[in-house]
Amino acid sequence: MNLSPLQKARYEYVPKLPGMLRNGIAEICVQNGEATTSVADQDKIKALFPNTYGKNEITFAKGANTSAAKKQVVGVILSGGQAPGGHNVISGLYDALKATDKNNVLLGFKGGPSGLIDDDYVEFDDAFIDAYRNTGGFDIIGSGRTKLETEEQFKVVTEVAKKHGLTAIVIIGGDDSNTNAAVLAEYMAANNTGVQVIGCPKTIDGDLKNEDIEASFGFDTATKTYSELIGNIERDANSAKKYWHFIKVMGRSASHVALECALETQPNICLIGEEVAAKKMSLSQIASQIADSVEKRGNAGNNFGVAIIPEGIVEFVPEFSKLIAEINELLAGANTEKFNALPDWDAKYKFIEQGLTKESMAVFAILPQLIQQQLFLERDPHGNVQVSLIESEKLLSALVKDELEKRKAAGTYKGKFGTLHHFFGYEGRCAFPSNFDADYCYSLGYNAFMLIQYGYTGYLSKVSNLSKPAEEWVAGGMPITKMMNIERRNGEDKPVIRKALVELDGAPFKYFAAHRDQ
Ligand code: FBP
Repeated sequence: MNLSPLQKARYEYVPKLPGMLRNGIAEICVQNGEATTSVADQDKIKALFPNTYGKNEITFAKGANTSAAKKQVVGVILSGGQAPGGHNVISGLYDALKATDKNNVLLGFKGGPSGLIDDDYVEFDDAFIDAYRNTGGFDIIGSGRTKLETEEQFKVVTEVAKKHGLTAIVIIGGDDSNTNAAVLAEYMAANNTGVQVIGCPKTIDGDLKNEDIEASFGFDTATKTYSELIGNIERDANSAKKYWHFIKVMGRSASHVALECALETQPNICLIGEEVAAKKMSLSQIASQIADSVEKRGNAGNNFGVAIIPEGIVEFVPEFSKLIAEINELLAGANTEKFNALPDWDAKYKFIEQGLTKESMAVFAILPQLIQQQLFLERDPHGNVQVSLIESEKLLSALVKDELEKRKAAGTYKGKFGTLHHFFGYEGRCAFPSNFDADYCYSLGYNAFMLIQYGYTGYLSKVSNLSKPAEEWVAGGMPITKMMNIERRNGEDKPVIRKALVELDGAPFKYFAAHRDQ
């Protein structure tokens, strides 16, 4: 293979570990921290996770390794949306496993959680791993979103684990995937299978974050990639001076990506979903706010600009989230099939009219038909609306256009409003990881193996103190149940990891809010 100098440099990059993991496997000991409780619904979560709830947080330190020597056969899966650095989690895990004992084995199950059920796997060796070090993407074994939740699925996974003599499974994923990890860990413990389960915090969305998990991997690289593209568009807008660019950026349930990109690129407008929800803004209020900026710039002769729209914006608009919740209930259980079997959109529209409340139907009725139909696209296996498929950037620019036409008729607005639409999502998820993500991911994988070696299960690999140089990073583990609460999904109450939304009293948003007018 002919490598460009940049590719060669990335392959040769040696990721940095936290100082406490640098002295070799024999010099890593455990320090016990506090016992934990879940963030909410403690009694319910404790009852659902009797074997894995309430365990202690732990930190690794330099000191004699006291873990029991045992041959380890570890299975790993990549789960959910791609995020730069996943390959380094696997290479860190592989290096720690082989450094502990050359006879240890790492199996990669293909295509996400379904690989564990279908027993579709590869055994990693040095040459295999070396070809993927420091590269973006999840193509090393692929990814998927299958939800592990039925007794039948767990039995199959247990059989597959028994067949290979698996001692542990590592699930590299976001909030839903690590919910899978917690449920699987509990099942494995309750059934005395001897299989440990460890999670690693991944998602470009940045919403798998809490007082312990400072960042999910991939966010750093993805936001840098989108910001470079947004910066290019800003230059283009300022050169051509004829378009308003509506740019939707990924981030299904939280606006961290939009906020970070706004801080990096200073666009004319950036919506933050959490602010929209806090101010209980309606779609027409949002459109009117954007129209104010367009009008102000247009009347000064600047008929161009850039607006960043977070992918999940529609779910933050109270009237819209109520509508989506009602649609979710309407499609729960066998109703999805019934709905899909209806012959045409007219029949479907009647079904919707009968199922929605009057208020939600009023919101639904004003949407362009394209958006109405997008709201009924298939939910993902975790019951989430696939917001990446809803063209909210087009919805908002259409509403702004209507508003500007009214203002034009009233004589207050004299500008032109030409629009272009972009969606920056998939192009950021498989970029070469930044040095930060390369180091962080390698450390998460290496650390995951230390948790396995010390016998932990139902833990998330935790590397913190991330704003400091890697030497000062702190490695350890946190019980996944600590992050869980009960939420309504697919018309049922489920234990899930609580998503971290943008905090309106946090420093990033406060800085943005203080400077956005400029
Ligand atoms: P994860 O939560 O699994 O990390 O995925 C996040 C994400 O990239 C979202 O930003 C986006 O809405 C979604 O994946 C798209 O999913 P898909 O890859 O299934 O189209």
